[in-house]
Amino acid sequence: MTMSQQLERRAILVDPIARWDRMLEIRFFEDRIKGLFAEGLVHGTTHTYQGQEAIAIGIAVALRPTDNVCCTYRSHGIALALGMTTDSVLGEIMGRAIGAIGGVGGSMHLSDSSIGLLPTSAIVGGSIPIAAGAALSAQVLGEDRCAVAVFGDGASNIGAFHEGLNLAAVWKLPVVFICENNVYGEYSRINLTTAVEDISRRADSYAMPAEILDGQSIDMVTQGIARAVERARSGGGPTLLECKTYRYSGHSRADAGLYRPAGELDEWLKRDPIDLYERQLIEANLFTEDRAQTMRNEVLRKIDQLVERVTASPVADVPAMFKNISIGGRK
Ligand SMILES: Cc1ncc(C[n+]2csc(CCOP(=O)(O)OP(=O)(O)O)c2C)c(N)n1
Ligand SMILES: [Mg+2]
Repeated sequence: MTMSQQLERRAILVDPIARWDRMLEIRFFEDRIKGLFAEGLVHGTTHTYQGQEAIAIGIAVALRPTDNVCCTYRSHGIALALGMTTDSVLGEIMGRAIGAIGGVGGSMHLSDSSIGLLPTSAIVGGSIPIAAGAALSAQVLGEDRCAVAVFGDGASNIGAFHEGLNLAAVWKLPVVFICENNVYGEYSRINLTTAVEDISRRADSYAMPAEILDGQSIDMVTQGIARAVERARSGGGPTLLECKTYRYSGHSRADAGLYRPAGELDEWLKRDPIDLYERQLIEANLFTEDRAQTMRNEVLRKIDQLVERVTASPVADVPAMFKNISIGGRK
């Protein structure tokens, strides 16, 4: 895939049907990861994104490809929304040479500068100072670009969150802090680890505007991010956005999430972002149930072909690990 094809994948998200289709792609892609992990085809660990898809689409729609996004180890969905191809993302997750960074990073280190995705990492809260730094570079260089940090509710208890928000507020950096409050940090429910129910309240400490967004609604998320991006671009400084959402999967790999109260997942499934958007589009006469079913089959077929293709492709070799690494000043 060339850079222009990735940008095209991003650009088509102006169409509401394409937004729905991309959410479905993310959902079915993530559903397959669990099985691939069980088959030993995914090395290290992996964290899936089912339930949070609307946030990824909102970020992709509200930002330009020249803006910077820095996210977490739970970022397959955001990478796909931003325009990375399924081959590039699955290739990376499965350690193949066709992966986004040649298969040496894996699930937690997706990155692609052509669509603005800065290197992701497993350091909880790490996206926050990195995005603030990207915003600082835009400010210093006078470039019309903003940065977004994506992180979880648990990350808001980390020092980097407080340091990053404080400095971004003092320096009025063009950055948007997007907290995906999915109710859990690893195996702990938020009420057991976090003193406030609404993470957005923490913005008060840094005299920063904040909003709570319905993370299950593409429109609410997109509009909220667009408002914050507009503020960032016009010199108004940073915003903290809290997207209320829920992760359907456990924390990682084979975690079945058995620590969750009975019925909690079912309640959230009633407001599934893909179902909600489908109903909204049907009510607006933009979509039909028949077309939705045809598209579901088509996405499943494409994911099957993708898995076959990537499984048959060459694995990253040992020299690839040393590419782009400078040792003692020598490449
Ligand atoms: C600095 C740091 N501390 C602890 C961990 C271990 N850890 C990995 S994920 C996680 C929970 C993070 O939860 P949250 O920020 O809500 O993100 P989510 O996984 O829900 O998307 C923790 C504590 C880590 N990776 N990095
Ligand atoms: Mg969380």
